[in-house]
Amino acid sequence: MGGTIRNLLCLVLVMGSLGGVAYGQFAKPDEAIAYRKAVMVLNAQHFGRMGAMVKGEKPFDQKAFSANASLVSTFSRLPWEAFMVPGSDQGNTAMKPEALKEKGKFEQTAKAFENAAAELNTAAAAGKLESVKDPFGKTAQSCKECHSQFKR
Ligand code: ASC
Repeated sequence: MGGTIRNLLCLVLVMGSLGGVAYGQFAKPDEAIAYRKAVMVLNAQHFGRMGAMVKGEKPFDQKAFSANASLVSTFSRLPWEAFMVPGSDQGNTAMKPEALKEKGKFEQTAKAFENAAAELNTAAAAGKLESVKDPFGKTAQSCKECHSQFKR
């Protein structure tokens, strides 16, 4: 009996700590802001490298393009909870309060980015410049969609 209670307590503790990881809890709004800014810096950098190839400013290099597409797809799937932390719409951030108020809408635009980035990654792994143009455009559109609604 004592063992059962100990096991239950143990389970509760383990679930609790996993929850902390799974839900990406941030101790302070500033930490969430710093985290999502870091992700956006990386996104802009690696998305921009693909953009230069799509626009013809740089020669198309399938391997490099694919590496960038893979990174952006990974970044798109990092926990979005950093955008949902109460109070993180204030201070040194470009995020509009609407992101917190319209959670469903925010999640919808975030998901559209995830899906587009995954599609771009698939196309890039096998593709030529022509085959990445459409999914690249779709991903860029998903960036814009979210920024126009939720970025100051
Ligand atoms: C970028 C970047 C964005 C998006 C957006 C795409 O490289 O910094 O915010 O692409 O311009 O439409």
